[in-house]
Amino acid sequence: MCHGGCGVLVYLEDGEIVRIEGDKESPLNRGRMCAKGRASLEHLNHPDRLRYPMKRAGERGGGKWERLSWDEALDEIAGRLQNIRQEYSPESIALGQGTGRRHFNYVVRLANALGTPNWCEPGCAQCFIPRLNTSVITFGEFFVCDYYGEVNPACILVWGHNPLTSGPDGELQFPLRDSLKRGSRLIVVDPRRSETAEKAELWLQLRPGTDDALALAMLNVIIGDDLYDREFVDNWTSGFEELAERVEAYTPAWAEEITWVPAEKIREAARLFATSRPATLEWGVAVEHTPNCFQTCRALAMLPAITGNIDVPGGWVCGTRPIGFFPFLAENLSNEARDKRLGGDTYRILGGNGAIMPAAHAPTVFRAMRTGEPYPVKAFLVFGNNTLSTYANPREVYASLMNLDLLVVTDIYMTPTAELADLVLPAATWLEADGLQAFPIAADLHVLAQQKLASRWECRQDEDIMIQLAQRMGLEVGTEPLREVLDRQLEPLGLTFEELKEKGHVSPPLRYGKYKEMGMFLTASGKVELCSQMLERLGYDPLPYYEEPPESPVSTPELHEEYPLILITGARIAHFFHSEHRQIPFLRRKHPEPLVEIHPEMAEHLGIVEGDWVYIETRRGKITQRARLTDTIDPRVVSVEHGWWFPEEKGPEHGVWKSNANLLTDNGPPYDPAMGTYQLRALLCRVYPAETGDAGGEHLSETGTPIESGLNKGGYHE
Ligand SMILES: Nc1nc2c(c(=O)[nH]1)N[C@H]1C(S)=C(S)[C@@H](COP(=O)(O)OP(=O)(O)OC[C@H]3O[C@@H](n4cnc5c(=O)[nH]c(N)nc54)[C@H](O)[C@@H]3O)O[C@H]1N2
Ligand SMILES: Nc1nc2c(c(=O)[nH]1)N[C@H]1C(S)=C(S)[C@@H](COP(=O)(O)OP(=O)(O)OC[C@H]3O[C@@H](n4cnc5c(=O)[nH]c(N)nc54)[C@H](O)[C@@H]3O)O[C@H]1N2
Ligand SMILES: [Mo]
Repeated sequence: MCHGGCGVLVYLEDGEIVRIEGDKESPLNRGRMCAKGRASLEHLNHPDRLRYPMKRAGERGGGKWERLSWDEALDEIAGRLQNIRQEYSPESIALGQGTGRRHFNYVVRLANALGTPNWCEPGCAQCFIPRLNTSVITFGEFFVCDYYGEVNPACILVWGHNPLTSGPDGELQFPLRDSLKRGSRLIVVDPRRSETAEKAELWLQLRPGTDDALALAMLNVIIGDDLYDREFVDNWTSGFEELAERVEAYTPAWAEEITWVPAEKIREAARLFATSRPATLEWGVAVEHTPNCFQTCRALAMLPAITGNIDVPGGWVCGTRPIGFFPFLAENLSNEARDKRLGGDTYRILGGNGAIMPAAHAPTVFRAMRTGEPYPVKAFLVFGNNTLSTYANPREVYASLMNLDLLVVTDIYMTPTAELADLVLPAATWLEADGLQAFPIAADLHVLAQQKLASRWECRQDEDIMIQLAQRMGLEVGTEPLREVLDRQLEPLGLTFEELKEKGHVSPPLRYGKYKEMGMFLTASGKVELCSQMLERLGYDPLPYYEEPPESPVSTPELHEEYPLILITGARIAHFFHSEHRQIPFLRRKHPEPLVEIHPEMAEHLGIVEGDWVYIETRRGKITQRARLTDTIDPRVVSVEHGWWFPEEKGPEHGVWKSNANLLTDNGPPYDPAMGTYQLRALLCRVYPAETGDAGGEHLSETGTPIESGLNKGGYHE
């Protein structure tokens, strides 16, 4: 359902699903499931699901719909897309989607088949792709923690990540739990004492957005105190001298001022990491939510590199490419079309010639919808994204969507975004879809078959919808049936999809030290590029550096006087996946309302008590959430939840303007120069009690009783 990879057993009686449980033989979850997975039957059978294709019957967002057959819907979309292609150009069609769900690659494929370089998602520049690109640029491969072999990591450095709540992301909630039980020592870098930080031997509570300073200071200690792996560095890396020179000034004392982490603790963490063998880095999305995210990821990637933890048992490992490459059809895109990718010429690691997974720059796409600059974007085909919820600055996003000639939203439910569409298509849930999954994402150590076992109403899986659309439009490519794509990808394993279904999953043996077999890393120099030739060629700094967040007590002291608290948005909630699941009773009961975490001392100072509805305000907007007082957060920092809307409230808005964290964020510059990333964390805000009867009180019928469920607790099932 999410990008999780939990193996499950689904029990059928007379062809109907009656029970779902964790598969004890699955190498990833070993029989366990999270609450979201356990709610799957409620999800599958939910009365509010979209059931048929629909077309709007009145004005955009007017809430009036007319039912269509699939043939009518696909013909209409195909016809209108053809017209837009002819009247404008293929690039004026954009595709949108969300985070790595099953059909992720198919959206990119359809874009290529249509001849448009413009697809985007609210992750990409803010999620995973900076880590992926960093890893590939530095090592030629993507590396993940090895929780799967004989050797357990001796030390795990978890950075900006709370996998004990947010896993399975990279499928690691349960494997990490198991490694900790087997005795891995744990260092956590997080401004909140998260569920993961709770278990740490060393918790570095840094100021949000200063991860680059902390990482550089740890490199300073490891190099300065001669704690690096000389053999590995001498033989397998390039640019070590330059890196050593770069980090010389980044001392722990320097970093203490910036990060709020005591210098001695920085030294201790660096020493523990460097002297544990094997040690591994588990990095999360928090490091990708600032405009210096790319260089932050680069600095972090050097920690396991110079300590010699690359491709060793229990360290940082890469896969062996057990399945064939996905047929993205990138070759179908002309050079001319590629050069027109919105934002690609500026953010070259996101969408230009340095990109591993080229995507358009979302704020530039929305601007083109609104203004026609640099050229008009007239159609947006969305497969699984609640656009008004997860992109920054949703008011501007709203204006962009309202300006389109054609908005098609494929989703499971009628979201506030789907309400704005010209056509809405009903998507299948994970129980109603075939697919191939390989985990951890981009390392592919385990290959699993997802199997279609149910079918509700007229819902169809996204891949089929996209293929049928390509067929209707008479496109030259992207038209072969799903089964053919799956079978071809499985050829290197010597299996067909049917055969993989029989097995459920296969885990090709993990091999280590593959670079030694090859005599090289897959980079231009054949070495781990601490100083990157590719970045230099693209005009970026080849070495990591520190940059103060653009909005902070240091860079904007006057603003800080008006907005004295530092804001984090979007630490993951165990019971929901982004804006999903608010309509599922089993999950919603456990977490009925949006919560903002505030330290009790700060709350007292602000006249706020537990359970109060409060305003959280930045210079961009104001929302309400309920106060959750906790000493797990620094008094100078608050943390709001993202993804909130209220399916039970009246459409078309369904309360999307009340508690939506992104009303507080901005999609404007400064952006990360390489990735085009905007700021979702380390913003400045103020918090004060909401007026009685204002938005908060209307969220739900519940009275003002404090919420007991508590953030990030109890969302999994052993
Ligand atoms: N403020 C703030 N914003 C954030 C973040 C944050 O931390 N803070 N995190 C960012 C990150 S890292 C990410 S990855 C993005 C995530 O953003 P998205 O992944 O786009 O999440 P949603 O916007 O919730 O959209 C998911 C939609 O897809 C629908 N859906 C689920 N499964 C399927 C399916 O199989 N097919 C179809 N067609 N629809 C489906 C759901 O009902 C839902 O409406 O959000 C980003 N936005
Ligand atoms: N249940 C559930 N699981 C999910 C998701 C979901 O919505 N719900 N979303 C999935 C997706 S798309 C993603 S990307 C992953 C993300 O999963 P994670 O990478 O774990 O991301 P978060 O939980 O958002 O944030 C992790 C931690 O970063 C901390 N943090 C905040 N700001 C900073 C900072 O400036 N520096 C540092 N070092 N830490 C900071 C937060 O306090 C939080 O504890 O989760 C995936 N898994
Ligand atoms: Mo994400």
